[in-house]
Amino acid sequence: MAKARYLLFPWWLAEVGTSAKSFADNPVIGSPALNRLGLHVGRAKWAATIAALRRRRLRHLVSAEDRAAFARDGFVLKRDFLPAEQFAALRAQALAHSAPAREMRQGDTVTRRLAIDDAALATMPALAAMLGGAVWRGLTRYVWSFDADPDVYIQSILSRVHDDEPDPQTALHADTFHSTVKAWLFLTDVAEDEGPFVYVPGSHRMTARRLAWERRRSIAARELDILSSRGSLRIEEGELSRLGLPHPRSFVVPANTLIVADTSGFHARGPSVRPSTRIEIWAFGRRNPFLPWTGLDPFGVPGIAERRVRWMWAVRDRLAGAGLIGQPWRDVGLRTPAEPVS
Ligand SMILES: O=C(O)CCC(=O)C(=O)O
Ligand SMILES: [Fe+2]
Repeated sequence: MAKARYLLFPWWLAEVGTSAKSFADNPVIGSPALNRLGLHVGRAKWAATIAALRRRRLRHLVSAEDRAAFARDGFVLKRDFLPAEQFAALRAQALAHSAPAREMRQGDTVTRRLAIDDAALATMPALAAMLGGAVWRGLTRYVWSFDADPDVYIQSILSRVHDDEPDPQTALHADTFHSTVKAWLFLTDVAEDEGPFVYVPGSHRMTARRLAWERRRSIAARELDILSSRGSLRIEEGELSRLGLPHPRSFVVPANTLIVADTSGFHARGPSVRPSTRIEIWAFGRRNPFLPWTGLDPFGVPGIAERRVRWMWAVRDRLAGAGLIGQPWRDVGLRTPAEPVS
């Protein structure tokens, strides 16, 4: 067994040059000795430097105002994103859409995702138009720092559907040590006490204080809670001021609000005090943060791009079937976004 582990050493080492983030699963990335020497903070610093260079090359994709908002806050928010008629059409098409769905349960909350492929887009022309629009394309690319299309889903957050522990996403955390994009176009109004998205403005910057915090966490990472030890570091609200950061901001917003955020900044989902359903067009992009180029996305070529989410689901199912990985995303067959969990 010990020998088998050593055979994996080249793999672990190679992962240092990728987006791999789990301190618990990779003994190089998780090594307290190496992290004391600066391995983790070095990765975070390098990733931030290269992301800034990539982003500079994508600056023409967004307005000066949006660039300033992103630099200051780590997110860009647009109320009344689509013209009212176009939004009404998009919402009606998306809410009526029935498609193969996956559900993941975390504590008392279920996240449902319907993949968007070409066939789905053909039945939802208003969604296709939105995804092809310059603002959506520009913002997701710029915030991500890659000239590539993120994965897009119709996502539903079904809060408090189980009698269980609170949703672990309600703890403030950074998803990764490097820039990564998530986008929400809310199809439903989001109330204060029904699980709004929460973000700490300015927390996307790898300041000296943030890096010092990352360093301390990386040294202790294996002893932290499970999600932190897997590389999504949790932070207590009381620690924010020591990092020079303000209070988190809750996005209590009407439907038709777009938020595009760099989720290497601290964020969470606010608690929901009652069963509620938040529905959104949701996008997610993650690539190797050390790539010097912005394009050349091997999964972005026509023929692969539209199918990649379904393929990824299938590959994960296979790997999980072989006992190699966990697969929290359950195949639940056909679902519409708003129907209850069954
Ligand atoms: O859905 C939300 O409000 C945020 C959840 C979260 O932490 C994430 O998507 O990374
Ligand atoms: Fe997150």
